[in-house]
Amino acid sequence: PVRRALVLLRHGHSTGNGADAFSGWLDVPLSERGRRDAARAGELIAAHGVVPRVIHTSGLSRAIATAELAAAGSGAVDADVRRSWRLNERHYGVLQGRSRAEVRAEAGDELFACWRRSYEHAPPGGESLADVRRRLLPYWHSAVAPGVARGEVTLVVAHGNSLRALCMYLDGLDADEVARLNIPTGVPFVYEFDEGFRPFPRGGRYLDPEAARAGIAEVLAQGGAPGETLTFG
Ligand code: DG2
Repeated sequence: PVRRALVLLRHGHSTGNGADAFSGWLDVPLSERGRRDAARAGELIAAHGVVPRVIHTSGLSRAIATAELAAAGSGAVDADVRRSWRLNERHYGVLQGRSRAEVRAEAGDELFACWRRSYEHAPPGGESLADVRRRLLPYWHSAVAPGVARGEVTLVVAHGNSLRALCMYLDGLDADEVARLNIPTGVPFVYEFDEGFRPFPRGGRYLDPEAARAGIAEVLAQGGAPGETLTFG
């Protein structure tokens, strides 16, 4: 039978992540740590036998650089690489470039959480997660899914929120569930697809579960806010 494997990877730690500031469409580079994360992601991908034939990235440098480093680290030297703005991070509107802690202090915990994690609401001038899902899914259906269905091992390198929108679709999450979904930087996770093109396991399988847990805790702590995360049983 054809093995249909999809590897998802949030870019490595960026300078925006390091500053605990909202990045969105700002083209922030990887930090040194992020470059190391990306190379290690490639090694994990090779060790788990999911070296990609096709790689999709967003149009932002942090994802493009992560894809290059991960491809080199995995030995995927002749993979086809495609870029699309449809995989970009959520546009964070007026919050872009601003410190999460400052925004949280000004706006209060509830609005801060709503701007970051609600499905329907967008920060002024920005996109909601629903908007991201609407502009991402056409790319999934036309450019990514057909290759996965043919058995081309595929790597998608994207962002915290664009991957949340994709996982919401793959895992059939509702708005409350996706509000609690957090994706760590730089740790690959893998979905496989059965004969009916149904993805499994729910939530994907992190290739380094310990690093994923630490990375999720880091995302939750951003802005100094308390938070909870979705776990897949
Ligand atoms: C983060 C997500 O996305 O921020 O835009 O700052 O680093 O994956 O491009 P990245 C950003 P949160 O939604 O977690 O606050």
